[in-house]
Amino acid sequence: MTTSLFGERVQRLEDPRLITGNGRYLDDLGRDALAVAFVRSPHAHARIRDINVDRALDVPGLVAVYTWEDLPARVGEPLPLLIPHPALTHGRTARPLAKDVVRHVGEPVVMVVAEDRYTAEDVCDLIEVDYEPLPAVVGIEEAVRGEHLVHPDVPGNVGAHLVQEVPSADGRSAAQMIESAPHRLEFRLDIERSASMPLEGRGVYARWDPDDGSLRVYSSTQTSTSVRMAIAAKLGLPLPKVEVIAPDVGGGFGVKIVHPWPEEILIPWAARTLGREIKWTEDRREHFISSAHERGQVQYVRVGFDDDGRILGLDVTFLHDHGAYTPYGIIVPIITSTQLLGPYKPGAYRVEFSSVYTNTVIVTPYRGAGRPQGVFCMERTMDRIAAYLGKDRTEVRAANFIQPDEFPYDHKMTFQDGRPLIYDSGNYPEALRMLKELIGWDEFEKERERAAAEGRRLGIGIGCYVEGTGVGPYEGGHVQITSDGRVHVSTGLTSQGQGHQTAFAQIAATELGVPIERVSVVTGDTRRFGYAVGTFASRAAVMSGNAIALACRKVRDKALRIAAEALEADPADLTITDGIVHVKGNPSASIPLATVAVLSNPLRYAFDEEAQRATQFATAASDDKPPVAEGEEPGLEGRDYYSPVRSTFAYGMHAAIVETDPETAEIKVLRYAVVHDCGRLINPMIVDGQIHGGVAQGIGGALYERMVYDEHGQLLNASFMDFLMPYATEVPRVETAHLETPSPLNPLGIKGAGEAGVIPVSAVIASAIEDAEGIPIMRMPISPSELFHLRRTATER
Ligand code: MCN
Repeated sequence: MTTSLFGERVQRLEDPRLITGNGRYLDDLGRDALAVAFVRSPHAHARIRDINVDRALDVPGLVAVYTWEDLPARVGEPLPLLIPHPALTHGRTARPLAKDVVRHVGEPVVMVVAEDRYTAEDVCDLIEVDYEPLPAVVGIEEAVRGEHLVHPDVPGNVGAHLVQEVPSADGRSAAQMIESAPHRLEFRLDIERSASMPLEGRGVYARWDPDDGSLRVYSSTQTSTSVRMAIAAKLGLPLPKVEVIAPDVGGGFGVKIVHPWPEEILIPWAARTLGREIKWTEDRREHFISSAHERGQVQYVRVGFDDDGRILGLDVTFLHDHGAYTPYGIIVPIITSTQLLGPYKPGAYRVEFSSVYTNTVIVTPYRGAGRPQGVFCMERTMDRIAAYLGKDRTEVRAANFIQPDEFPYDHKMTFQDGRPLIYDSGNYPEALRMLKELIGWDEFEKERERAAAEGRRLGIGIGCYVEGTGVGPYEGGHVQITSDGRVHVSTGLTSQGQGHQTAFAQIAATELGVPIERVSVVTGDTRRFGYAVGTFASRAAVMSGNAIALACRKVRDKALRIAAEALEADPADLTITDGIVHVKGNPSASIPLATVAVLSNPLRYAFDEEAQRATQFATAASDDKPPVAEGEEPGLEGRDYYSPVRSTFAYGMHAAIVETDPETAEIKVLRYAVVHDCGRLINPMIVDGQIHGGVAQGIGGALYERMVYDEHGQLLNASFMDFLMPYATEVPRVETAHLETPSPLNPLGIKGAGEAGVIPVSAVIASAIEDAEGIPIMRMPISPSELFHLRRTATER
C-alpha cells in the first residue's frame, strides 16, 4: 500500500457541492408532489370526542382527509417499540394518528393531503376536533407524585426502573463504602430539557409505481434501512418492492434516528392509496412540538471519599422524563447509567433510575444521548469533592483515573448493548497533562489576579468523559472497481453532514492504492446497500469504516490474483500505486486497475486499446479453464461486514475560561480547549470540525437552550424567536489537541468522534462559573438572570 491518505487532512469532497447550493435535500425533491399538513393536538392531554371534517371537504385543491378511522388496521396500530428492555415494564408507543386520546401538544390527529401546502394548512384550520381536556402531567416531580396518569394503566407514571450495583473488591456495597468513608457529600443536580435543532427538519416524499407495484420513499432520516423495513411491514409490501433513500440530510443530531416516525408510514401509505406523489416537510413549530426532545433529568448523588479525594463509594439515583411515549425504549437513561463513570474507578458503585411519563414531547437520543447528564453528575461530584477537601480539581480527578496499564478495564457492569462494560484502551493521565498545558491551568491564578485588578471576574473549569462508540451489531461495505478505473463504494448507513464521503474515500483510496479523486461514496440508499443499522452513537467511522476497509481488502486481493495471471507473477510480489498494479521494484511490469476490472468480467468489454490488448492475452491464456473460475465471481467487486465483539471507548477532557460580569451576570466563554482521543484519526480536520460543532452545541445547552413548558403542557418557546441558540459570536475558537491510542478491537484501530464535542460542555461551563463566582452551580442551563438570582441568594444566606 503506497498511497496512504489515512490520517491526512483531506478537504471534504462533499463540500463544493453542498456550499454552492447543489445539495439535494428532501424539500428539493418532488416539486410537483401533493402536499401534506397535519392537524395536531393543541392539548397536552385530552380525550377526542369527535372529529368533524365537513367544512373542509369543499375546499378547492383538497385531495384527501384522513383520521385514525380511515387507516387500515396495520397502519393504524401503535408504532413499534424499537429497543425493548426488561427494565421497561410499561413501554407505550403512539399510533400514527391519535385514536381517542392525545397525550402531548403536537400529537398528529388528522392528515390532510392537498394540491399544495397552503391549501393543506387552510383545510387543517377548518377541521373541528372536539376535545375533552384531561389533567396534564408536566415535569418529573409531578409525574412521580402519580396524582394524574399519562397512561391509565401505568401506575405512578413509571415506565421503567433499573438498578445496577457493583460492589467493592472485598464485596462491600456502595452504601457500606459511603457510610465507612472518611468524608461524605450528598447533593442534587438538574439538567433541563433541550432538543436537537437540525437546520433541515424531518421530511418524507413517496412515489408509488403502479406498473411495478413498488414504492420509492425519500426520507430525511438517519436510518434508511430500518425505515424501509417498517414501511414494508406496515404496508404489507415485499421488502424488494420498497426503496428508501436518504438524500442530502441537513443535520440529524439524533432526532432522525427514530424509525418509523408516524409520517414515515402515513405519507407512503397515502401515496399508494392515492396513486400520487406525496410529500411532507416538517416546519419549525412541528419540529419543536412533534419530533423529540432530550436531556431532562433530576439526579441525586451520594458519595464517600478519602483524604486524597478518591471515591470509595458512589450512589446515583436519577429520574428521567421520557415524555408521552417510549418508541425508542429507555436508551437515554441507560446510557447515562452505564457511562456516568467516565475515566474513573470508584471503589463501589450503585446507580438507580426511574423513567417517567409526562404529557410532553417524546424523548429520544440527542447528540451525546444521556452522556451529558451523566458527565454533569460525575464532574460536578469531582468539583464538589475538590472544594470540600480544598484540593486542585485536576488532582482529585487524577487520583480517581483508571491507569494506562489497567486496560482492558472491566467495570463489571452491563453496557447499553447488553454486553460487558469493558474499556479497551486509553491514557487518561496523559490527556489531563496535555489539557492543563493547552489551557494553561497552572498559570491561571495569575491571569485571574490580573483580570481582577481590572474589575473583571474570571473562572476556569474542567470536565472529562468516556464515550462508548462504534456500537454494533454490524455495518457493511460494498466496493466495485469499474473498467474506467473508478471505485464505487457504498455503505448502508446514512450521512447528515459528518463528512463520510471523504473519510470513507480516504479509507478506500488507501486500501486500494488509488487516487482519491477516483473514489465515490454512496450512503443511505437501500438500492445500493440493503443491510445496515444507521448513523448514531458515533458509530459510522468504526463500523462502516472497517467494513469498507475489509471489502477493499477482498477486492484488492482479487485484483492482485487477476493481475498476477496477466503479468505472470506471484500475487505476493505485486503492489498497487496510483491505480496501477505492478511488480514490486519493477514499475514497468504493470497493469492498470481499470484493465484488471475488464479482465475480471469474462464478457471482456474493453473500451481502450491497452485494455483490449490485455484482454486478448488473457483470453488466449485461459483456453482450457471455465470463463468464471470456481469460487470466483465476475466483476472486480466485493462486500464485507464488520461486527465488533463490543464497543470501543473514546474519551476526552475539556477546559474553559469564562468571564462573568460582576454587575449584569452576563456569562462569556473566553477560551475553550479540548484534548480528544478517538484512536487512529482517519481525517483530523473532519474530527476537529465534529468537535467544534459539538462544543458549539454544548455551549448552547449550557447557556441558552431549554424547553420551557407551562403547567398545562404548552411549550412556551416553540420557535427560534424564543429558543435561543448560540451564534458564532458566542462560541470561542476551540483549541483542540489529539492523542491517538489505537483501539485494539478493530482492524483500523479507530474509535468514534461525532458526539464527543457536546458531552462534557455543561459540566465544564458549570465548573468555570462556579470557579468565577464561588457559588455552587447545580442546575444547567444557566442564564444571566439565574446567575444573578443565585448571587442574591448566596449573599442573603
Ligand atoms: N472520524 C475520523 N477519525 C476517527 C473517528 C471519526 O476521521 N477516528 C470522522 C468520521 O469519518 C466521520 C466523522 O469523523 O466523518 C464522525 O464519525 P463518527 O464518530 O463515526 O460519527 P458518525 O459518523 O456515526 O456520526 C454520528 C454522530 C452523531 S451520533 C451525531 S448525533 C451527530 C454527529 O455525528 N450528528 C451530526 N455529528 C454530526 N455532524 C453533522 N454535521 N450533522 C449531524 O447531524
